[in-house]
Amino acid sequence: MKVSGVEIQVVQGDITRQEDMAVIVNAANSSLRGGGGVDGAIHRAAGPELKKESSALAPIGPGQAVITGAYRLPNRYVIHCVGPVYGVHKPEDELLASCYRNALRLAEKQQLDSIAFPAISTGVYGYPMREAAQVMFKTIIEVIPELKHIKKIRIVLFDHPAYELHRQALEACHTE
Ligand code: AR6
Repeated sequence: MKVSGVEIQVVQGDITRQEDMAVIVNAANSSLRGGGGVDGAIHRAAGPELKKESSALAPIGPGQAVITGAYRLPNRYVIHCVGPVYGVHKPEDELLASCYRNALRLAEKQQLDSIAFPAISTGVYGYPMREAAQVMFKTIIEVIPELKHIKKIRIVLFDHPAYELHRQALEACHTE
């Protein structure tokens, strides 16, 4: 789907294998020292240098984002976002929206042309995926008019049900 010249893609895959994206986004925790899920996969693929750089920028709170190098990953940068823990950090929809908004603005500031996101907060942090997808697409579509450099935004879902849910959520935004 294209919004004001920016392509939004929904794909099934692994966030660490997005070779054609300038930056990938990590669903981190406030310590920025790695963890499970997306965070574990990104740190394993990037190598130990990533933790050195990211942990020096910690702590960051829910909704915030920082940028580091990508080391052994095939991308130029990693943006680390901390999503809200569902039911704990409130208002969770605003905090989740801040993750997407802050990540897009950081990438734009670096003049990057492409960014790949996982579904932040929808794993260990327990955010219901359908609600999270609505917040994600609404925020992305709101921020797009600010963007001059970013031309491609890719959402990478790990499994088929998550992919289908996001594909439908994006279509619903389009027809609204
Ligand atoms: N590529 C794309 N998506 C993935 C991948 C992958 N390689 N691996 C998992 N997912 P989570 P959170 C999906 O738990 O909820 C960590 O321990 C997964 O199916 O990674 O923001 C951190 O250190 C889910 O839909 O992130 C934090 O402590 C989504 O990515 C905490 O978990 C996000 O799941 C952050 O929790």
